[in-house]
Amino acid sequence: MKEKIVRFCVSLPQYLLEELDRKIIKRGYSSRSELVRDLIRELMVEDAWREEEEVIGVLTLIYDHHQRELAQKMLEIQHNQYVKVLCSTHIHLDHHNCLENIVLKGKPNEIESISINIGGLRGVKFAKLTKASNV
Ligand code: NI
Repeated sequence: MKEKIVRFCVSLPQYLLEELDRKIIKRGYSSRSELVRDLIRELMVEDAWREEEEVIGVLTLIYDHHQRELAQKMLEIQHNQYVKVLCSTHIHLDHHNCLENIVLKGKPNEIESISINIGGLRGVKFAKLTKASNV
């Protein structure tokens, strides 16, 4: 189904328009419309996360797999919350480091708390939760 596209006029100070055009180039957008669409979608995701709806999050981790008991602790947290863990991908980055993406589904506060629990474990060097929503 093709969505109906509408046009609208926007008034803004000159400097903001110049900033908008710089962002378009910097981020590789093909048009102002494309950037504005993305900004609106971002706001929708933020609202979904604030309004306690069911949301999707992707927790990206880099950790040292030589850290004692880390992998075990990470798995325990995930198994305790298994309903909310949809899948995970593990990549061996190098001799020491692993990268893992864990896709989580649930209430925003549940996903945030799982992410904080795993991300806060000793040996985790990088943890970032990407908030998503099918809005
Ligand atoms: Ni690994």
